Amino acid sequence: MAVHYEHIKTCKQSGARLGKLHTPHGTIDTPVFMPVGTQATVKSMSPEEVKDLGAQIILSNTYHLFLRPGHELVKRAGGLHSFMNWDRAILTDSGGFQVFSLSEMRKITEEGVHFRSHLNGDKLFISPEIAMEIQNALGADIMMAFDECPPFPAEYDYIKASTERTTRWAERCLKSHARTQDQALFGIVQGGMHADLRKMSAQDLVSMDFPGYAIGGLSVGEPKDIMYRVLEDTVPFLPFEKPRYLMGVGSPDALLEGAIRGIDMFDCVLPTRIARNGTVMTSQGRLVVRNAKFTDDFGPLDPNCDCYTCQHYSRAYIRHLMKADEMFGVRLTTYHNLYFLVQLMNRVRQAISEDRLLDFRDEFFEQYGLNKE
Ligand code: PRF
Ligand code: ZN
Repeated sequence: MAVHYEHIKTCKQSGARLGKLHTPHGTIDTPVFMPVGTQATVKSMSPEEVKDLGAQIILSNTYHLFLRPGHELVKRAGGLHSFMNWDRAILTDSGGFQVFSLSEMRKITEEGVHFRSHLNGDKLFISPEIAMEIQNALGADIMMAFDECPPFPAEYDYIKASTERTTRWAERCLKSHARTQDQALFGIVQGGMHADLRKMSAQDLVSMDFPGYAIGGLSVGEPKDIMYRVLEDTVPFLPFEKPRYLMGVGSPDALLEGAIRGIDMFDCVLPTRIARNGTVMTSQGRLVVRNAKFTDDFGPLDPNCDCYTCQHYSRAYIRHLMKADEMFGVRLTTYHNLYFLVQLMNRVRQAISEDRLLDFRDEFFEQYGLNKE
């Protein structure tokens, strides 16, 4: 078994899960937040820095690496771990989401998706089989089935047909996955915001016996309370003994609410993306460090943070770097934001072990501010 989940305990107060995910590149404590390294790099960070801030697993993207530099090249480099010099675990997304959000002129057929590259307009095609071939060449510890993430809102009938096709594609993915000894393939539950379609999707995928399950199709513009309801409609149909991954979700409130609803893994570009325009997450909520009010603020980004950035640099200095478009500013805010979420998950795991995750959530939001991301 390439990857397996070891359940440690369930939080008596919230039902959240504490576990370990064993992979060929190390063991991951769950619930976990996975930083995103779309192009085989966590933007502006060296792998040493990503390790140093405590990340145990990162996510990379099939779609981007297929377009550039090409999976054959990554394979010749010895696989993604060796190509990018990251020796901890990696998960690759299948392209099923990026092809819909980034490419132009896409056409979905039963066979797969025809699209034009967002880089140079080349006509390209990804099918479930091709998504497996690419991900087998990349060699991540966890790979994802090729799915369609339907838009929100969409017609019920469209979502139903799309979800059924995603299930047929998942079957084709399982059949063509060639490295089952060292790569685990996770299925992706779809079904839009509909409880009956979520149940159908989960049950169909569970009968195929994937080593882990993701919940896709969320964080597509729906209100947060709907996302939480869909989690409650989906998680009960997933097997207890396998890992559960909520795709593309990483705001502090969603990490907490997701963990409370039984999610083990999360990823999101949020911390790295907002860092690049000078927004940081702090124990007091989000802060835009470019703001004029920080001109003479010689304190750290977050007085309660002990990351490298907060130990050595002031808001005033980082504001100056961001205003001057100096790359080091982005590196400092990125490091801090990733550390903040990794640290948050450390505290979530601690709270689960003490059966007090609901109390922790309330304490956290007392400080962070409700409805703030
Ligand atoms: N499918 C895949 N990747 C994803 C998603 C999905 O539904 C989401 C949901 N927003 C993020 N990333 N394959
Ligand atoms: Zn910090």
